[in-house]
Amino acid sequence: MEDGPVNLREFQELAKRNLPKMYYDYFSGGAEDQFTLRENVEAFQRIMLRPRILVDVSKIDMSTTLLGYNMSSPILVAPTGSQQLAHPQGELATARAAAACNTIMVLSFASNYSLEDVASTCSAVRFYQLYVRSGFDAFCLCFHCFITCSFEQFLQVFKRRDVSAALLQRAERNGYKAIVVTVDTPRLGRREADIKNKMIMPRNSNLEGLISVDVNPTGGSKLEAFASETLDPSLSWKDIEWLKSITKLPIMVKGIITAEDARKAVDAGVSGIVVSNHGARQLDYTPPTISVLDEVVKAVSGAVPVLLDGGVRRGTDVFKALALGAKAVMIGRPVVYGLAVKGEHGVRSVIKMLQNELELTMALAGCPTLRDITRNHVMINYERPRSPL
Ligand code: HOC
Repeated sequence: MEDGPVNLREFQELAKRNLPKMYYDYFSGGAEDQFTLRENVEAFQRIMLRPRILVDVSKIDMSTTLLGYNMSSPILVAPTGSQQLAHPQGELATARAAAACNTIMVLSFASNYSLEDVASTCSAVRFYQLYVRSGFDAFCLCFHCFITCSFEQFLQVFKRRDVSAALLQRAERNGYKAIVVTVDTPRLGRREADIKNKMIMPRNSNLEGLISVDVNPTGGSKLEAFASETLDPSLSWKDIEWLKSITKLPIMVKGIITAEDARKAVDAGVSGIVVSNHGARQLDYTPPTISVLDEVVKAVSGAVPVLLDGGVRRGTDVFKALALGAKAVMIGRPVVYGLAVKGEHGVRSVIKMLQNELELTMALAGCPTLRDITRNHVMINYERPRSPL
């Protein structure tokens, strides 16, 4: 893509041109005033770098591991739903690109292609994102669980959240290596563009036959209607215990932005934390994720890896997150924009572009390995001088 976009912002501009307005608004939009949406990106721009000179940077090693899985760099693919709206190959293309870039893809609960389809398309290490589902559809529950679970599990599942348990089992059977439970969505945030556009609810192959929800209410966002039928607002810390009891996969929680919750997550026995405000799509006026990373990392004191998503658009952003203690970052919207611009090739370009930028940043900052990046490589209280004019 020689004459193509040279940075992630240009990918976004091209994606905006390529996509129908309803879809672009859905992917790019945030909640209410979209204050946090802007801050997620801009907060990175208030952190300055403190490079070291005369360090041998003739070789840069960005490789790392997460939960024991190797990655070529600390950049993962975040779960983003409905990727077929960006490209017909949707999550299949993204999974292939993740494999080509030797990184981990977190498949969204709201994917258009099923977790089986994605598993069979590539060799990437995959995690599965889970929203815990409320209630049950008796017929689907009985049929599905009867053929896939032990009797004991069946009873437990019957009493609890049938669909979630069934999805966990499918994730295990299809080689997903971890579960990323999104915990910031007891209800869907208010996305005003989706309401105006009467956002559609695209096909969700994972839920076919498991959930029957009327997704065609009159007016408003159909996604919102679907979410209110699907999400469980009673989800609590006890349910993390329940999830741990029904799967052998490590469980990470995504959506923590305070030290208090980070400590609870560690006490609940999670295997990792993602500092996330859901790409600013849930509660507006939450702080930008990079501004709370420090407090979460300190609260966790190295007990589990801490990841970050939200607003990562540059290799320097990745560097800043690592300097403040993140093990890795996840990118969501940039991947979707890459998909909208050029399918699998576009996603590869986006990931490679960010990897190349990180590599250059490490070289210019005097950090040949990720271990060399420290808190002293950033200055967080920098104030931009006021213009004398
Ligand atoms: C169960 C429906 O995370 C978004 C996605 C999808 C949320 C839908 C949940 O749009 O932010």
